[in-house]
Amino acid sequence: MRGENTLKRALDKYPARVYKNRKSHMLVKDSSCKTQEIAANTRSIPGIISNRGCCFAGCKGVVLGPLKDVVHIVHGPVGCSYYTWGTRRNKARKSINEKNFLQYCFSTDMQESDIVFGGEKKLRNAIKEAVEIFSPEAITISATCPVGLIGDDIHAVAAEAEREYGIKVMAFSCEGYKGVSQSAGHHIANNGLMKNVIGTGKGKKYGSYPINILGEYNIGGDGWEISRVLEKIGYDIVTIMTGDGSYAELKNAHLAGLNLVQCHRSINYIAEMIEKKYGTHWLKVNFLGISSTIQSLKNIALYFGDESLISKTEEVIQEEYGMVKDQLEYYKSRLQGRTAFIFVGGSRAHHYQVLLNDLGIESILAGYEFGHRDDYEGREVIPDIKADADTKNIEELKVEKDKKYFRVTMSPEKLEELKKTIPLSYYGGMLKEMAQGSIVVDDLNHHETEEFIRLLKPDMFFSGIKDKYISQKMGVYSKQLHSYDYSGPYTMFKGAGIFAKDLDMGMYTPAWRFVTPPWKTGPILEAVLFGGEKA
Ligand code: CFM
Ligand code: HCA
Repeated sequence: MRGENTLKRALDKYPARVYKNRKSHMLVKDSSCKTQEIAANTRSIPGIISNRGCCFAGCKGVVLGPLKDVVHIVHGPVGCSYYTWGTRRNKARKSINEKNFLQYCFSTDMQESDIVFGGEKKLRNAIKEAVEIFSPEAITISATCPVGLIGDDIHAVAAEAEREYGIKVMAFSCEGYKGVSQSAGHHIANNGLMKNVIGTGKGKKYGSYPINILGEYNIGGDGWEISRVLEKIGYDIVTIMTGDGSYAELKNAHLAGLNLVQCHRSINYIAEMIEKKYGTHWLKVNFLGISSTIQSLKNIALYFGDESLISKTEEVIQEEYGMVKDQLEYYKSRLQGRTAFIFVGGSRAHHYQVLLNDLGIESILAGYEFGHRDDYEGREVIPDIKADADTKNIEELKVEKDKKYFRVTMSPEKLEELKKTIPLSYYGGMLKEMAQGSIVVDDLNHHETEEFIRLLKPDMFFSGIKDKYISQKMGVYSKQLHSYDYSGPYTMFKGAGIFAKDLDMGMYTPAWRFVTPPWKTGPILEAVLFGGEKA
């Protein structure tokens, strides 16, 4: 059933032009996947119900939001502020002397009169109020759509406030219309942090193996579990960018000996810039899934190359895996042979396939909301990516070697040698690891979700809040991989056990006996659910 024919059937209700466009965003994995090209990182077709978030959501909600000791002011209507506040379940806890403002939602609450007469005054007052009540060391200002439309100069207000209060005040022109969450929003946020925060700290005393974890957002406590295991091995975590992260720690990111990159989609360009500016190499890791976790831990130890670190790593792997091995085998015996659709923002649609595979579940359809071609096909295609990619609103930062902090940590020969064994400065993309015949869909939309579910009838669907209930109402178990439906952590060994238990509960819940999928019913229910179209 899977193959080109499935794609055609899923798309056959589209007008010709839409068909052509959407078809270019899909492919069926075949044996020559190296030559398969997928259209990605382009704007969605207006009118199609896409699952993507906006630039503001990516900047404020995803990247800046988790920085706990920063007051994040949203300059805009209260709705934008509310919907980027805590919805991703990025958790944070403060240690002694640290501040944590994540439980607050700061908004200028723009009204019609501000749109007519300008909102800068309101923004100035909001900053003043925040400084007086909370005395933060840093403030971010994120622009929502009306700010750009009416031309409020948030950068001038930020500069003025910085002088007046003697703290860091950073403005981000991340108006929602500037693009999608990832490609525009993350990039604007990350560029701002690169320009204003990273490298400004004086550091503290770190142990022998100081590392940063880049592209980890502590959803459901994922970052905490990663940190626990890495610290047990002996690593010192300088900063996590940005889950449970802080302004205070991020300032010192330039002092780490290695950057681990978990979500490469959101951060690969920052890892590259840090390498260029400070000489810190970056290593692709994946702490989702047992096999990938073990490989990642071994690779980090190999990078530092210290025998005692390598043997300690083996010891911790045995210990941590030992704690969940039986549990995982039990759940695998109950989940084995099932099929899944997995459609999430960026790297997760790839990373979670490893974990599903560990449990005997095959991902028969996968895709990204905001992935770029390299996330599908590997970093080797970056030079071939056409200029039509959606990058026009993003500042291209140029960095140079930092005179004070640039360090050479190994010879170029040794680095090249290491690159042959561990993924330094490299990720291979999702496609290579998928089974023959799997379907890959970029920017999957609501219509296609329904059609593919009807055609392929997966046992489970992994996605987000906007599409979760399409699948559930069709009688297919769904799980949010953005917020984890209030569960987690899912990283490392312990997290894999929690994920397996959650899937087992989801699959075996008696509720499914009360739902009849539309393909098992007659035309009446079809008509109610799908406006008369028969599958
Ligand atoms: Fe990276 Fe993310 Fe993701 Fe992402 Fe996201 Fe997210 Fe995601 Mo939602 S940074 S690409 S833009 S792992 S917010 S923490 S869950 S879509 S797959
Ligand atoms: C975003 C944020 C989001 C949305 C989640 C969802 C997140 O895309 O801007 O659709 O369920 O993880 O919060 O990806």
